[in-house]
Amino acid sequence: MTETTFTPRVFSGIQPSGGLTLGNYLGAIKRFVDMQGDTFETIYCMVDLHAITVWQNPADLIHNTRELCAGFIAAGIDPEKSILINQSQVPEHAQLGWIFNCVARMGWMQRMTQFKDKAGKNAQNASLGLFGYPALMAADILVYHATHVPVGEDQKQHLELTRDIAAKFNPDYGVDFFPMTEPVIEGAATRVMSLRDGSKKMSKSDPSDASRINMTDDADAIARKIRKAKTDPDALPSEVKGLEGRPEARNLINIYAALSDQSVDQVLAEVGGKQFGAFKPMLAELAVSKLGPISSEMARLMNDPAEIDRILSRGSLRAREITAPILRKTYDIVGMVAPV
Ligand code: AQP
Repeated sequence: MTETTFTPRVFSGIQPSGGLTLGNYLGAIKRFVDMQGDTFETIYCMVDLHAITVWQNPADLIHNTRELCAGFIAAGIDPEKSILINQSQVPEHAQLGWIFNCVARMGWMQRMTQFKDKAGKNAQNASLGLFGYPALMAADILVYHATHVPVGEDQKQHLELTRDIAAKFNPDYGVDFFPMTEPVIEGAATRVMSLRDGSKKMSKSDPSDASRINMTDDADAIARKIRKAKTDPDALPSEVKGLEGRPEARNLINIYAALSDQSVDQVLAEVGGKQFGAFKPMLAELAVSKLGPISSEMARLMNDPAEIDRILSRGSLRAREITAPILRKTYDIVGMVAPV
């Protein structure tokens, strides 16, 4: 069989399950912006169907979806250059998701660490959707034949599952239809950690607000959270090796490097030898200077929610030009009778 060539296409998404965090910004959105350009077609999604795998208050879900869209645009995603959508407006995601529920194996799903983390000790009471989430995520990606997916480190296992699903579907049906998607996990902040616990991921659903920097935090809140961030008593090292066994120090350095578009080596060459008392104000100033303009632009965009809704509707029409034929072709491959 000759190998199919796929259009270079980027897809990624974020759940509107709360406000955006610095982790979402550095691990995902900032890199979505970097990939927008001439090399790839870019599609970015507010994955509202994923969000309801855990309880969401309906009014909050609508607000968070619009705010997420505002965050994308404020950070530099241009709705003319990229396709911006909320997942539920493009029904082919869920339709292909069902096909993939029938391709993915129980054993594969049971290995997903994010389900174990999120369901915790109460797995029997978790929703079926939370368990099946990675198959829908595979459909989100493959319904565009996306070739590249920029994500944070925590999504690596789900991207591997996406490849496993394509690698089973194609030979099962004797086709070369779905691409082997490449995860793009790059940069200094692929896993931003909690400010209160360097062993835990910074997360929008962490009960402690002090654990994260929200994209909507004002300058005072950012400075206060960084000042109170957990650290150790030692000075900062001049070389990366000196960060070993110091997760909180590593986290703050990674954040500084990602925000200033430098490597960790470059940052340590600049700040090595400083105490945290001197470094934290530098980090706070940098964070405020980078995040402040984004959060004020988000607030401005949120004054006109109708325009955000129009952007999402236009995005979904453009998206469906790609997804509808791919879904139809999938149905044909699987053996579903088409309308005449
Ligand atoms: N701490 C992080 N560091 C780097 N990247 C991160 N991402 C999330 N947190 C970090 C990346 O952001 C994208 C969207 O993630 P998501 O919101 O869909 O789901 P999540 O990974 O479960 O994020 P949260 O904040 O932890 O959400 P909740 O609390 O609702 O579960 C992904 O690319 C992710 O890697």
